[in-house]
Amino acid sequence: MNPAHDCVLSRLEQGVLHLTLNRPDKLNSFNTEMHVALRAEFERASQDPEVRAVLLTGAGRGFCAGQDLGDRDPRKAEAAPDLGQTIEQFYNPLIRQIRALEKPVICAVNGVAAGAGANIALVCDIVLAARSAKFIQAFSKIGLVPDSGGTWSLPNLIGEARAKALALTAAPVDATTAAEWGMIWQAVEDVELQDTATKLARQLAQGPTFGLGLIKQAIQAASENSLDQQLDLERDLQRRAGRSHDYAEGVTAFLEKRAPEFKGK
Ligand code: T3D
Repeated sequence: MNPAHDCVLSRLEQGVLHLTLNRPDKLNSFNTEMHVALRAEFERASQDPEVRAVLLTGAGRGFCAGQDLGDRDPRKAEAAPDLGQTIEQFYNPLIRQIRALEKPVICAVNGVAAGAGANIALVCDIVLAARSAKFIQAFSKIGLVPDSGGTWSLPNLIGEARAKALALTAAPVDATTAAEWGMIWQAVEDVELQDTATKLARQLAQGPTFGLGLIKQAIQAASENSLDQQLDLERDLQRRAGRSHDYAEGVTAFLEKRAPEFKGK
């Protein structure tokens, strides 16, 4: 645990940086302090070679209810806020950090994920959700537009028809449906969520994480690339993968009929 940032609990265990959003009485909604703390943790994840995967979850009964609306009380403000500024300062950099991190980010959605909370989850690399969790594009209920990449992630993941309906109506999607639609990887029983997610994160953290980072990069590029561009990218990334310690170790271990010892290099 990092005592400097109680609103984001952090611990590094077996190569996995466990990050827990920790404002449970507000369903882990974002205030400035939590933004700053989470950004610092993702920065650490990118710099620290000991961190080989990240596991993001929430404390208490919710995952994250998006922006803390208590900080946006119009009755206490003299003028309308510039929400574009907070998006630019906080939400957009976080989404870019998660996507750019050359290590897998697993999200364990332990309860309701609403507004930016839903879209932060959806931008992670592998999303598991507790059977009781719900995803809500809550923005339209308060006159806002989905942010944190939601208008990009949703149509990419589930198609325009479902994306539009969810964004326009703010209808909740339960974890089982989210998995059936391909919005997330897996719905698991509530009591099994943290163990399942930790096991997966450890498995990835012990894997050839240099190569896993390249896989992430390739898949993310696909939605904007033509097949020709993607073939060229695969060639370039494979060249880099082929020069890695982990590739040599993987092939040697196969030939020697033993388990590989990957180092993430
Ligand atoms: O502003 C900017 O910078 C722009 C960026 C915006 C990004 C966004 O995320 S905008 C969307 C903001 N989020 C929402 O609109 C969601 C608001 N919350 C809800 O709709 C509901 O709380 C949920 C559907 C998420 C859960 O409902 P339920 O019935 O399970 O719980 P609840 O009773 O509503 O909430 C429990 C407590 O958490 C409650 O506090 P209390 O009454 O026990 O003291 C509630 O006020 C608090 N809470 C929940 N969400 C937020 C929140 N407090 C502050 N901000 C929240 N977003």
